[in-house]
Amino acid sequence: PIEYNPREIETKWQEKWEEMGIYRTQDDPSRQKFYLLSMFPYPSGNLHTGHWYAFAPADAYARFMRMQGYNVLFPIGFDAFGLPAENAAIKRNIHPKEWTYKNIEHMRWQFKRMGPSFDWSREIITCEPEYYRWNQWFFLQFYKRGLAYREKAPVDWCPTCNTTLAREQVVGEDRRCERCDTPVIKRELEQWKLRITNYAEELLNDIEKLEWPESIKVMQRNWIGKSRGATIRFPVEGVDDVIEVFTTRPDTVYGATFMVLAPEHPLVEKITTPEQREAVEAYKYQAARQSEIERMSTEKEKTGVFTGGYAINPFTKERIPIWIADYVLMGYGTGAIMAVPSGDERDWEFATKYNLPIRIVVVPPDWNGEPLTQAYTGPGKMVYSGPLTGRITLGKYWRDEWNEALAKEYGIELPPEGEEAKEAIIAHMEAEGIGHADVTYRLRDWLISRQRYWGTPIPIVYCPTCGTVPVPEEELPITLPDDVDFRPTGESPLKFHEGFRNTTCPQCGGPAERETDTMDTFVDSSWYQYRYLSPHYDKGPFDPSQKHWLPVDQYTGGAEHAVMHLLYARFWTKVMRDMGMVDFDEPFPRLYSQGVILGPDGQKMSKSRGNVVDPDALVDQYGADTVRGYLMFIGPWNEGGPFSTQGIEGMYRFLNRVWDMVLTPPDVPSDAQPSDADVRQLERRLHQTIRDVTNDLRQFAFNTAIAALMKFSNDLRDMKKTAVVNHPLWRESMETFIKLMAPLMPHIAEEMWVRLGNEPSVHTQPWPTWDEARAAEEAFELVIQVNGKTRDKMTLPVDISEEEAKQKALESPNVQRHLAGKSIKRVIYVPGRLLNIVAK
Ligand code: ANZ
Ligand code: ZN
Repeated sequence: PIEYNPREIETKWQEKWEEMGIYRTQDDPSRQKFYLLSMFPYPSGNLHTGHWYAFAPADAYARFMRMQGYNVLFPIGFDAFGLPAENAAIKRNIHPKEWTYKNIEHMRWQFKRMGPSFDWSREIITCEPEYYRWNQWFFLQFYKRGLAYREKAPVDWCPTCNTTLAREQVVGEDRRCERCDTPVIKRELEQWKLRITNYAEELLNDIEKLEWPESIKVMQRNWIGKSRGATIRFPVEGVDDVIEVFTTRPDTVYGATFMVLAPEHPLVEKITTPEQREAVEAYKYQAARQSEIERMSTEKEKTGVFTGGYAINPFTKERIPIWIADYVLMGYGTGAIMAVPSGDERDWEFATKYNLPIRIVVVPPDWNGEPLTQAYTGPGKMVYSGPLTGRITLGKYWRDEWNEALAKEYGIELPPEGEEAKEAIIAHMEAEGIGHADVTYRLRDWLISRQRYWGTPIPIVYCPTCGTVPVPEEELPITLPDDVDFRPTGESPLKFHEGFRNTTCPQCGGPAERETDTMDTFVDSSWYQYRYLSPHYDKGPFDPSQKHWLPVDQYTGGAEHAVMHLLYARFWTKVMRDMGMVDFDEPFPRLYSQGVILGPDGQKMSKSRGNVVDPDALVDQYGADTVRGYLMFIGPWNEGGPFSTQGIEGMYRFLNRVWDMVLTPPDVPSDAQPSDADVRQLERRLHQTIRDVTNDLRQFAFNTAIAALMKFSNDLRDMKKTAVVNHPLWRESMETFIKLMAPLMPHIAEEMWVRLGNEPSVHTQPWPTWDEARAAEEAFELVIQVNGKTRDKMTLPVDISEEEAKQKALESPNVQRHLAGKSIKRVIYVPGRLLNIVAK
């Protein structure tokens, strides 16, 4: 027998497919387009098992869609800017560009060994000037539209090295500089931001339209973090300023017994009394060292310092002390709060610790008059609240969140419109000019400045006369100079490159300086899907004549990009829509998120654990088809799972068995007559398998598709011992089996296809279709008559109902022809045999 030799056939077919150009996507208006996109990789230097797990099933899907007649666009590229390249430059003295391109070359080779059907002619590499030129162009459009602006923002700063630090350079729980171990502080630097918050509401509302995993939608919603409430103004004693607070609970304002400002709040300076200054300064310094995450942690003991200043509660007219505390963040709401210990746990903890007054304003419906022992956040009745006293508050809920279950749980009726305590107090505040209804978002504007070299230069020039001047579009791209010094300064090496930094002002021609920060690499991936339409187009980010490919029909990728990448890309598309470049709202209406492949020990693969599985070695040993098949067989694609050595052996044996089944001649006399029952059984299994594999692949259920093929191959191997091999259906079954496995294991399928005497390629064959009746467990032949004359015969499942049988009969063209111009009077149905249509 001929041996299955994956190494030989895989390289052979990879080369032939490339020669034949069968995966090159061309415009073809006769076929429906399908844009399938998998998140492009970072050129780290090595395609690991996780990459295979992302791309092999996606490739199978691309092949499946192609065979179903779609014109598929399935491109690939590299997300090539980023910090690792710069670290390699510093550590190993290799230029980031060289490092990146070497890695790309190696990964391209690794990719090709996997046999994917990418259209390589559309490859994009984001560190190419022809690509990042359009990052710069977009930046200028954003700037023109007021969506890019420069503002002071905190960065991590090492006071010893005197530089900014990237997030990765801050190490340890106590946040020290990676190089000199000095505690890191926050420092304010001028940085560029993109106004994503302008789109917060739309980004939130449009989540509903997305066919995405529910968990990712939830993460996006939480990241945007919309809160409803009110902004209230508190006058400050002794100065003209007022403190604005954002609160989700305006109904509790009578319980506001003190105020808390973020330590960075601009009014702290002004309010602090001389006696408190030293304590306030010391507190501010330590607060500046912490990350937002630490500051928000509910575990952490609350700390704070009294400023010495007082505000006036505009409702109770009481003097209330103003404190600073790090649990209030400058970047959220207004950076100041009215503290209501009885309604908020953090305020409760703070008040108890510092002996500040606690006033109960909302009591639970079943309150027995006892003092509270903790903050109460639920619905209830207002007490000690002036005109609000006696009213019902829904607590943290709003009218439209209220439902029967909640009403029952709390025993509270929804008050008439406008009379609920939050509604009533907001109306009152608005009338008095004390405050107004407001919403706030957790989402911040997108800080894109990076003090790094290996990224897109920001196309801005600073002129002593003209100020901030955008580089004219005709001068793009501003290219990265190669000859930079990679001293580990934490600043962008561009800052020390005189030739780059010094330039002339585009407006007045005088000497000026370029911006030396580069863009966050998330900019590159925010619009790359458009570039694949026309990767070398030089009149815009993409050729408008290629718009018919948009939007992406199916996006696939890892859940690690659930928030930032996807949110930024959604934002970018909305801006492009407002610029008139595209006419849809969402770049990726459908997203599938694959799971994670773990080591054989069930743990995350990592070098330090020593449980990394190297796909290259597996390909050497078993071939790419086995590795692809195995990864898809592990379990549902969105679940991932542990790698198993036994499993891969099993897949290899399966492919060998299939090879043998298809290519070794049967050992049955060629004149033996197959029985009707055997032929029917083969037909049934064939149609069942086509149906099952098709339905599975439609839903990315690669594992069950492979299971169906395994089951069918077992049946076929049994049937191969019978005379059914002499029936034409046998060959049809072999060829269909090959077609069904072609998307999953493309090389072996092609080789068997050709060895059966067919022309390459199996990958351009139409996808097999099935007939439900033939797939049915038992079928019968229905004779269809019109006015007593037989007009058609059909194979139908035995359990078909009269109504369904009639339906089927009426679908027959010949029956239709004989019914033309007549109207049906009666239908006589003999189950399992005959359907006679009487018509006049
Ligand atoms: C008074 C109050 C009374 C509050 C009460 C809550 C309960 P979310 O849902 O997260 O939006 N807050 C406002 N700005 C803040 C900041 N910069 N840092 C820390 N906390 C801040 O929560 C909004 C609530 O968090 C606001 O409502 C405010 O406390 C606090 F019974 O105001 B509340
Ligand atoms: Zn100028």
